[in-house]
Amino acid sequence: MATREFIGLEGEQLKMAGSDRPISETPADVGIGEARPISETPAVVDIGEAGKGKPIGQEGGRPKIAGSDADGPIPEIPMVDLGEADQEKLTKAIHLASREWGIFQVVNHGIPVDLIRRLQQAGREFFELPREEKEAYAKPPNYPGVEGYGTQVRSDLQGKKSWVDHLFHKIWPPASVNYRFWPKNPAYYREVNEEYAGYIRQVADKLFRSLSLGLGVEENALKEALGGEELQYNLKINYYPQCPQPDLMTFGVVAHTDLSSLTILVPNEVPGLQVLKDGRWIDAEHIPNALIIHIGDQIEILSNGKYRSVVHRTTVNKEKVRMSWPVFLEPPMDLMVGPLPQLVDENNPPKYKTKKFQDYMYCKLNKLPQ
Ligand SMILES: O=C(O)CCC(=O)C(=O)O
Ligand SMILES: [Fe+2]
Repeated sequence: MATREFIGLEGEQLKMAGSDRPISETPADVGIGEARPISETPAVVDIGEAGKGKPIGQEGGRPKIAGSDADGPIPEIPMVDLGEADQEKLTKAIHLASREWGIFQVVNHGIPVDLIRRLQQAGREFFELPREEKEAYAKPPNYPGVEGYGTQVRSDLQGKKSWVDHLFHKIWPPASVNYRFWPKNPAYYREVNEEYAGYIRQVADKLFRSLSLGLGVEENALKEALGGEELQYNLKINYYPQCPQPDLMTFGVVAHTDLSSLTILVPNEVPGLQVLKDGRWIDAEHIPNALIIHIGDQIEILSNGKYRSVVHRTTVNKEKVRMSWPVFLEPPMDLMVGPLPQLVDENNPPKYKTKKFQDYMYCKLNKLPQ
């Protein structure tokens, strides 16, 4: 049997229910520790239709949050040209997107289009294998961590159905990689994923540099605070099969923020990712060959709330298989993470506790206060 506990570590529900408050200021009943899906956070934010999640193509108008100022033109997730040679311009674009949205798409990222195509092909071939073959990679019952194959299709999460299979394994640093969880079929899976790890590290370095400069701190500050070369690169493949009867309670992954510092995601061409922005769910447009960058909880914490961890979810599709390849950039488990000391003084007190990443993760996954 494949494991069923996780939608995916990162796919575990949400923090702030669309509120702008940092974690530590969030009232007890919506705190990140509480981690209830959006539509189950009573009284705090009436999200109305927004929590129900209509399948793509079946939306009768945009969902709105009651009482929010959600009218007006539909904004688009910002796009950033990572090939921009002027560092100041790049810093500004990434800073604004991370502050206002917590998510952006990047083009000119330097990863060859053909490598992305082969990464996707290898993942698709694995998920198209018979279930027994995939279950050979299931997370062993007492294995620490989240690596392995798992399924949530037809399972029920607090009244909501999730409709996704996944595979988790680390791709970097080499000391953390356990090839037991890397598919042997197709045979080129390993080569492609190793090559991808090399490129994704360069993208991550560029992003951390601009994010640091945007905060007015030294360019290596964020990466160093996340463990430097010990930073963990956790690849997940999400496979959302066609859902024959999508209903209002069925999601690929329910609303949540990522535990990671940053998430760098490659989608296939089937839309489904939605992000919560000023009380509305906004569809991520498919931009061929772009990467989608999510700001995760650890960057929100390090930046003392200047950058925001984005609330997002995925819908399911009746006709097409959707897939995505997020890489979660996470600090080592025993690293202490808290607001950067450079950003804190008597006028700017810390808004978050400083704690070990593993303790943060434990509280979030077990819905305990942070
Ligand atoms: O499939 C996607 O686009 C997003 C998946 C996701 O949010 C997650 O796995 O944490
Ligand atoms: Fe996520």
